[in-house]
Amino acid sequence: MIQKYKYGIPFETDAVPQSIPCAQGTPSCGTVTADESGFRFTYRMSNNEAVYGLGEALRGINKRGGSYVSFNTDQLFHMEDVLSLYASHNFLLLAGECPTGLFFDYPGGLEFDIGFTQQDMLTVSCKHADLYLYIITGSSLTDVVKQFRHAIGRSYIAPKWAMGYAQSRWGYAVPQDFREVVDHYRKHHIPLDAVYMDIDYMERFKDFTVNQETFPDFPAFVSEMQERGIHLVPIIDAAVKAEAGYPVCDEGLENDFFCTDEQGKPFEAAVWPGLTYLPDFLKPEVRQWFGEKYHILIDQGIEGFWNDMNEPAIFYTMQGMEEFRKEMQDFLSRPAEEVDWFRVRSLSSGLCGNSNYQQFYHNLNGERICHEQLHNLYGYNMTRAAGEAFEQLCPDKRLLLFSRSSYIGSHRFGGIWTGDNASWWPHLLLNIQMMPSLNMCGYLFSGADIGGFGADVSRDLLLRWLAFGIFTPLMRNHSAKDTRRQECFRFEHPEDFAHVIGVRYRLLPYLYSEYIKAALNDEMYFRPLAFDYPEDAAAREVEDQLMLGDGLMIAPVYLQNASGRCVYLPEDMLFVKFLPDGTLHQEPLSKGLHRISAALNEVPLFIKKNHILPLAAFAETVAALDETHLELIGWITEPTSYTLYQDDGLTKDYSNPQHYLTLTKEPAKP
Ligand code: MIG
Repeated sequence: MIQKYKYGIPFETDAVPQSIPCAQGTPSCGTVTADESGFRFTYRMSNNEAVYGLGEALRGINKRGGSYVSFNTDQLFHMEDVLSLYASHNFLLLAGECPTGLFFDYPGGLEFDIGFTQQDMLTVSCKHADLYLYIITGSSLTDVVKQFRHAIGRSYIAPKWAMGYAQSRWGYAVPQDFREVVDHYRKHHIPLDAVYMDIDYMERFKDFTVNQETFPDFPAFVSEMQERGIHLVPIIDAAVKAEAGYPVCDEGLENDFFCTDEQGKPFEAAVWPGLTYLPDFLKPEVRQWFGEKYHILIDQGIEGFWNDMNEPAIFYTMQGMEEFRKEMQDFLSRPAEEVDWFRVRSLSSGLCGNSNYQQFYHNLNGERICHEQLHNLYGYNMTRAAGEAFEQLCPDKRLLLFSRSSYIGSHRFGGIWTGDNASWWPHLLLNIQMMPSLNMCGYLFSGADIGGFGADVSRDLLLRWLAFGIFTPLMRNHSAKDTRRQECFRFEHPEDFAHVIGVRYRLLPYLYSEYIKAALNDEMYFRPLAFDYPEDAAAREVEDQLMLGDGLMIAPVYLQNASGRCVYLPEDMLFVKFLPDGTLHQEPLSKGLHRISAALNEVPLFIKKNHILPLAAFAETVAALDETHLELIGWITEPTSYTLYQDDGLTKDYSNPQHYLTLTKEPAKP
C-alpha cells in the first residue's frame, strides 16, 4: 500500500507518474513536523532494524550509522565521510517488523541522519516544508521495492549491445587512438563491443560538434568502427559554450532557453568550453529543443550517449571570479607574511563550491525559482530531454543513454554510471554495495568505472574488478587522463583478461534475460541477501555478496593479495568457477560458511540448487554470440525449468510471448 502525504506547496518533479491521491492526517510511520522552520521526519528504529536505499550513496548496503545529504555534487573523492555524490535518490527502506519504504520527493538539499547522531533515531530534514512524502508498506522488502518501482514507472531498457564490454578513457582524441584500442582488443581476442568518446572528440568542447580537423569524415569513421563490431558512444556535457555563431548557443539565447542570473541575463558559468550557459532543462520546450540536437550525431551513425557534468558541474561563475579577483588584488598588495594562506586556499577551492547554485534561476510558468531549490532535478531533466527526444526521433529503436547526475524519475529515461571513483580496492567493494541500492531506486542499467577512474590501477585490481563488472549491466572500463593506461591489453598476460571478460559473454543470455525481466516486472536484478533470506540472521548482515536474478549468487574477491575468500551460503548451492582453459569447476556445497579459492584469472559464482544457468560459448561481440546453443548447468535434483527472455536486443516489442523460452533440465540419471 502506498500513502502519499503533501506538505506545503511541493514542486512537481514527475518522479512518480502514477497518480496517487493524497492521504489526510498524520503518517502511519514516524513523526513529521512541517512549518516555516522547515521539514523534519523522525522515526525510532528498533534494535537491529536495517535501513536500505539511497541509491547512489557511500558506505554499505545497510545505511544505518551514517549521515547523507542529497545534493548533487561533482565529487572527485568518494571517501567514506563524503555526504553527497552525483545523485539524489531519496528512497529509504526500513527493514523492521513491517517493511516500510519512504520516498521524500523534494528537489532541494535533503539530509538523512540514520542513527548517526543518536543510534536509534532516523531523521530526514530539509529547509522548506514543501514536498510529498510517500510511505509504502508491504509484505516483504522485495514487495515494498516492487510497489515503489511500479509507482515511479518502468526502468529504462538499454540495447543489448550496450551490455557488451566497453573501453573508455578520457583523452582518446584522434581516430588513431580509437583504432589502436580496437586493434589490440581484436588481436588478443579480448571481447569488445563499444569504445566511448570523451570530451576530446568535440570541437572545443561544444556539444553536438565533432572536431573536423581530427575527424574530417566522422560518419565514415563511425561505420568503419561498426564494421569491426564497435559502437562509438560520445559524451554530451550539460553546459553550452557561449560563442556567437555556434547554433546551439545562438538558438538558446534567442529563445530564452538558458538559466538566468539575478539581473535576468543568461547566467555565465565556466566549465570545459570556457564560459558557458546552462540550458533550463526544467522547461519542456528546452528539453525538446536540446533533445532534438542529439539527432546531429544520430544522423552520423551514433546509437548511444553518456550525459556528463549535469549536476551541473561548475568550475567557477563570473560573479565568483569577480569576487575572487578582488580578494587577490588585496592579497597582492600586501607583504607575503601578512597573507592569510588558509583564506586564499579556501577562496580558490570555493570557486567551484555549492554557493554557485544560489546565483542562477529557472523561469517556469512566469515564476522565477532559484536553482538551489530545484538543484537535484537538473541532471534528471537533461537525461529526460534526451530520452523524450529519442522516443520521437527513433520510436522503435532502443538507444543507449546514461547520465552522471540523477534524481528518481530519470531512471525511466536512462541509466547512470557512478562517476569519478578511483583505482582503490575499497571502491571495488563500494561498487558491489551500491548496485542493489541503485536497483531499489529504479536504476538497473548502471555500473561503475571498472578499474577506477582516478589513480593508477594495478593489474590485479583490474582483474578482480572485471570479475565483478562482468555482472553489472553497464560494463565499462574508464579512466582519467594522466592516470596509468588502463586498457586490458596494456598488462601482462592479456589472455587472462580475455578469459574473464569472455565469461561475461558466456553469461550474457542469462544476464540479459534477468535484466529485461527485472525492468519489465519492477524487480531488482541485484539483491542483498537480506531480501531473499529475511529469516536468516547471518544472511541479513552480508555486505559483500549479492543475489543476481533468478538463481545466482555472487561473492567477488575484493581484497588485494587474496587467493580466495569466505562465502556464506544461505542454502545449498553449486559452486562454479570459470577456469582459464575454458572449462568449469563445479562443486556442490551445502548451506553455511565456506572458504573458496579463486585465482586472478578465475571467475567464481554460485547457483542455487535446482536452478538453471544457461551458458553460451565464448564470443568477442554481442552480435557474434550464438544463443541457439546453450549449455545448461546447475545442481539439479528434481525437474527444473528456467524462463529465458530473448529478443533482437534493439526494438521494443518486449511483451511478445515468443521472447519467453522455457528451458528445462532433469536430474542426472544415477
Ligand atoms: O571534469 O569528460 O565523470 O567520466 O572522463 C571532468 C572528462 C569531466 C567527468 C566524468 C568523467 C570524464 C571527465 N568528466
